[in-house]
Amino acid sequence: EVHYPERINVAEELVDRHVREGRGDNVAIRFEDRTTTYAELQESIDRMGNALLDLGVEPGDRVVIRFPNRPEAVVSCLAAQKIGAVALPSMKLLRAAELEHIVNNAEATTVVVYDDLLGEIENALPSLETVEEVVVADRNGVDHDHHDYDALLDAASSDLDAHETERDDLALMLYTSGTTGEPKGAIHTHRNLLASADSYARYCLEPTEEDVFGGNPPLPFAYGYGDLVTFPLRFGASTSLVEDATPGDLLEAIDVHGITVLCSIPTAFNQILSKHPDGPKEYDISSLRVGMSAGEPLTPTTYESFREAYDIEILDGIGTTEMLHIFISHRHDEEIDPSATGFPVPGYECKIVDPETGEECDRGEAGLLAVRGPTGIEYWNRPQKQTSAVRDNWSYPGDIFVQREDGRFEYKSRNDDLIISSGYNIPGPEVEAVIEELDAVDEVAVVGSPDEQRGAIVKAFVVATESASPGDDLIEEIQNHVKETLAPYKYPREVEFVQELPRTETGKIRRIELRKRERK
Ligand code: 3SK
Repeated sequence: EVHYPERINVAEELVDRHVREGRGDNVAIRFEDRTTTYAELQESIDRMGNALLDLGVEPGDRVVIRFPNRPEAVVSCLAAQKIGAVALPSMKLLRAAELEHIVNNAEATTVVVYDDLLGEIENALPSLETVEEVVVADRNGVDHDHHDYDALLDAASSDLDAHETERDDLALMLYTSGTTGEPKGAIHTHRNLLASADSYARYCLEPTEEDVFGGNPPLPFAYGYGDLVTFPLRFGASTSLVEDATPGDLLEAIDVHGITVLCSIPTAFNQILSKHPDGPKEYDISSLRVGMSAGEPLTPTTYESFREAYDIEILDGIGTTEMLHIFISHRHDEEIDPSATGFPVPGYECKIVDPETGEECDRGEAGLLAVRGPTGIEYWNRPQKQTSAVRDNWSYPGDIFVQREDGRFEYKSRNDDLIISSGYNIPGPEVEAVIEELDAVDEVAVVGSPDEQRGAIVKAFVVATESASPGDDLIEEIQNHVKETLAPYKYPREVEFVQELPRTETGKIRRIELRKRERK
């Protein structure tokens, strides 16, 4: 376990320390055809920090930051943290009503926004009870009468000492509704941010200054914030930012920015594979050394196909916004068993608990996952949710896992995704992974559909590939394949073909929406 001094400031650690120790000329950010060194990043952060102070932002204040993956997002978050305020990055697609809930719940005082994303803030503004200042980065010539980001930076001093924050002061707040429910604020301290890099990134990826982290998770997603801000900057490496990256953009960025650690989610890895099944011909991707995946379980099929076509291992891992980053994962230096999620990340302990009795389960038995380590679940102003999510210092992210005899942890489902049919516990994602093995299947989601006799039956929503013929023959093929691969009671009694699956902004399948459809 790493011990951090009482007084520590994450922005100072991620940027100023490198400048002080002679790494000021290292490239910190690669964006389009521009590079920003650590020394330049420090100057922008200091100007932005002073600008926020001039606007009246005080230590502890929440600052909403609303950008696609662009350098200004990194500058704004670190500037807020450097002056002791709390960065609250907000997902791009949020509408006025959602922003109203988040901003009012967090009692944020300031909003920093990309001009293209100003519209929903303007719509919400009359109902934002605590917001005093709005700063707009003019990049697309959108008309507004708020503060101008560039003018504020130009006018501000480039000399700023970090606020003397304590390690347990808040630094980052991220709202999550997961795949269900109303958004809750997950809060993280200066220490949490550093610990996520010093546990997962340090041990599972072993980064060096030469690394370039890149990918498409949005920065307001805890996974993206770690991958593209905290991890590269912790190790004096660089981050490759691409605004709204398509899979094609990602391949281009690997070539142009020399990405070595590719961070993404299974859907995007699958999209890359379906566009370029034998590897890209037009891009040089030889810089890549490792991939990482989270958000949804990575199926063995995707893992194997990517390894074959792209010659890299993708390390699957599971994390949550509440835990800040990944706590169970494969490591780049171990033999990967793609049918499991891996081992607890160094610094974390995991156990499996019977949901009814609270007793620890034996190896091989499925139960609720409990996690303990340098980060943990903490909600902003949600005492009830807090009590159910953390018990005896163990955090319960809400997933069903099995710990195998070999010590590896194997994901079964979200607690909500467990289908109970005729008394059998059937993890939906396990059935999905098997259906996805079929060539005719592009994507699949499995949920329980209410059934009078069985309580629920397994139902599969299937997106067929373009060349497949969705119909009775394919249904039979799917059902037989599941019966032959898994315990036969897990086969989908119903299969429905759909054009696409409902997803959250971070790419997770919204099974709740499919379950609701079935209840009607
Ligand atoms: O969804 C995940 O697996 C995840 C991983 C890292 C950080 C945050 C999240 C939600």
